[in-house]
Amino acid sequence: MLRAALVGLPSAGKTTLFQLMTSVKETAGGGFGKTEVQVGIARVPDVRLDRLTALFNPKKHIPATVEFTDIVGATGSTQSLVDVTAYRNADALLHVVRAFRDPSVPAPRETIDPARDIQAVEDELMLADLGIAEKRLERLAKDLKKGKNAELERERDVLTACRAALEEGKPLRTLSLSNDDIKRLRGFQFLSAKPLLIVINLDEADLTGPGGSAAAIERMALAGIGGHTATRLVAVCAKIELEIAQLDPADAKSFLADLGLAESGLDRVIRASYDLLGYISFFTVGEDENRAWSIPRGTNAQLAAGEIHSDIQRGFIRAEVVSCEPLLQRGSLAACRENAEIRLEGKEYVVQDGDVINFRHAT
Ligand SMILES: Nc1nc2c(ncn2[C@@H]2O[C@H](COP(=O)(O)OP(=O)(O)OP(=O)(O)O)[C@@H](O)[C@H]2O)c(=O)[nH]1
Ligand SMILES: [Mg+2]
Repeated sequence: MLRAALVGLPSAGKTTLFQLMTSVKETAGGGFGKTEVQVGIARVPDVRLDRLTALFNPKKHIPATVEFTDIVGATGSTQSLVDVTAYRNADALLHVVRAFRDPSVPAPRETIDPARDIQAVEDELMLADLGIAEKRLERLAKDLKKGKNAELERERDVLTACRAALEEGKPLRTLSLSNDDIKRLRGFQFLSAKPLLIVINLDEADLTGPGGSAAAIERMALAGIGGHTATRLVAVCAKIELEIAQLDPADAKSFLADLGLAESGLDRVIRASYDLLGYISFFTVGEDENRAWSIPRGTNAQLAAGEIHSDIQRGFIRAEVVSCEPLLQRGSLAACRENAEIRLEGKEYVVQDGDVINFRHAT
């Protein structure tokens, strides 16, 4: 399960967006003072799966999902970032930034300044990481005095590089590290190393004003941020999303069209979280069930089979693969077969986004 945790300053709209994006909520203690952790599941919108479902008309239709965590009563301080395990356990962080003006909702820093708030939270993430890196380096220095140890020395060197980056104000996600070093650091769960999705919670007026949300992002001098390593930026307007959520789907569609939007901002946030994590979807289809499965990009066919069941991975013989585009165009697997569009692939085949797969396996 892919996990993303919401961070941000108070009254940015985290809980509002969380509630709009997710269902199946459960609340658990967060392990820090009075904080509570709310967990919810969001379905990843995917038109390909919708179209496959229209084609096969299966009994069940199961989309890919992302789990979001909202921390109730977190202050956004360095200490809470260090202490709330939900942040550490997340695969990605989603920073909700206040850009809506509404004077009836007090802003924690009086003025509305998204660029400043983005940097402020980034600083908190880096400060939290710096504390952890320094503590570990002190410990390592003590241990290395007792005797040489190549692995501990390597760990010290990597952490020293991390500390230097953090002191220069560079988040750890910008470092290019070897896979071995990434493994060495994994246990620390550094927050500034996690992929970051910045969600700008726009004012209603920004969506409908000249140039729409893109112009608003430009005015806030945020346009470049989405290009940073492992960072994306999307804009939503929680207030409008709330209104859309109360409409039935057909009305919602025409409402979006009136605003000049193709899809709801929430869909874009969920989708962007999924892409940011480096995940792709393959599909299984049939009369009973059409389903999207999540795998990291670059996964081979045998490992992908294990996503469905360990028995299928173990007994893997081969994969029958067709991309969903030709399948959707031809309208049936039989037609694809006649046109030699179904390929037989072995264990090492690297599964592609949008592949429709039938695994042949020994039982
Ligand atoms: N006008 C306007 N109000 C909004 C928008 N988004 C959220 N709000 C309001 O702002 C207030 C704070 O929103 P929350 O979603 O609770 O913010 P939060 O980030 O979870 O805040 P904390 O949990 O206190 O850190 C609520 O009253 C929301 O209704 C928006 O886009 N426009
Ligand atoms: Mg909240």
